[in-house]
Amino acid sequence: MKTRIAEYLKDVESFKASTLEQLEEFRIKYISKKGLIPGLFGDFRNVDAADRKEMGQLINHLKTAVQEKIVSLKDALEADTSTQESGMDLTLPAMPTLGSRHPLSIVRNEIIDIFSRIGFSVSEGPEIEDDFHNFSALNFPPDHPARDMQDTFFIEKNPDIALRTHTSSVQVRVMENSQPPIRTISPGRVFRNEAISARAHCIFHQVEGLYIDTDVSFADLKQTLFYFAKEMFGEDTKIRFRPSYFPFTEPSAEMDISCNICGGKGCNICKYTGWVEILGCGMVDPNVLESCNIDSEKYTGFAFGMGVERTTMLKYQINDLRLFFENDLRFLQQFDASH
Ligand code: 2NM
Repeated sequence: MKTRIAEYLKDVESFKASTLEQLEEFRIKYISKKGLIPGLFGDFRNVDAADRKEMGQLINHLKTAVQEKIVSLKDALEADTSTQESGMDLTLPAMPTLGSRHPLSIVRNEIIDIFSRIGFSVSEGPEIEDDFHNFSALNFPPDHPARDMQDTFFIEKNPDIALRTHTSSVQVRVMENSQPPIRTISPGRVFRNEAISARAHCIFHQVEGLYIDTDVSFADLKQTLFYFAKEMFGEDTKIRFRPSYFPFTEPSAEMDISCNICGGKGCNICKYTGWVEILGCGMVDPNVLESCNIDSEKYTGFAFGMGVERTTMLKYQINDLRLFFENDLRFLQQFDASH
C-alpha cells in the first residue's frame, strides 16, 4: 500500500492540465466516489493496527496534494481563458514601450516651428473668456449667430462668460498689451456647441496667426501663407485664395492647397477638384485694431486661422476626426515617437 501511495503522489505532483476537461478527469480519477483515494480509505480497514497511523497520514497527505493541485491548475486555466477573450496574454514578459506624441501635438509643433523660423512668437491665453475678448473686440455684431447659446458654451447664469470659440481672443489680449510690430501665433483648444461626427467635434484645436506693422499688405499675407504651405505639405504645393467673410477681417479669404494626396489630379479627398481648403485669413478689420488700442491709420495687419485636426487629417490621410479623441493605442502608436 505504501508503494501505491508513493506512486500516486508522484503522478499527482507531475500532473499538468492544458484544459479544464483534463483537470476534471484528474479530479474524477482521484477523489470521486469510486476514485483512487476513496479506494485507499476502503483498503485502510485491512491495515495492521501498528501501521494505521502512518498509512492514515500518508493517505491524507496524498489527498491534500490532489486538492491543492486542482485549485492551482484551475486558477491558472481560468486566468488564461479570460485573457484569451480580451486578446491579451498576461503571461508575456513585460516590455518597455516608448510613448509617442499625439498626432495633433506633432502637427501643432510643426506649425509653430514653421512660423518661428520667420519671426513669429507663440502667445497663449485663457480658455474661459469674456464677451469682449471672444466677440466684441473682434467686430462680431450683437446679433451674430455665434453669440447664440446654440453655438457657444456659456457659463451658466452669466452670459458674459463663455468657453472661447477661437484663439483670436488670445490675439486681442496681445494687441491690448503691446504695440506693433506684432508677429504672433496662438495655438490652443477651442469649444463649440456642435454635434460630434466624423467631421466635427465640440472641442478642437486651432492655430491663429497675426501680423501687424506699418504697410502690411495682402501680398505679405499671400507670401507668408505660401511659405507655410510649402513647408507643411511639400515644395510643389500650390495655393489659391477664394473670397470669404469673417467679422474680424476685411477683405477675407479662404486658402486652398493643391491636393497633397493626388497631386491635383483629383481624388475622393479633394472631391475630384484637385484642391482642399486649409485655412481662413484676411486683413484685420480697422474696427478690431481700434478696439484693441492700435492706431488703424498708422498700422495694418493680416490674420489667419486654421484647424489643427483638419491639417493633421490632410497630412496623415486620416478620415475620421473622432480617432483624435479616443486615445486608442492602435491608432496613436502609428505616429513616430521621435517628434
Ligand atoms: C481666421 C480667419 C481670419 C483671425 C483674426 C484675428 C484677429 F485677432 F487679429 F482679429 N485672429 N485670427 C482670423 C482671421 C482667423 O480663422 C479662420
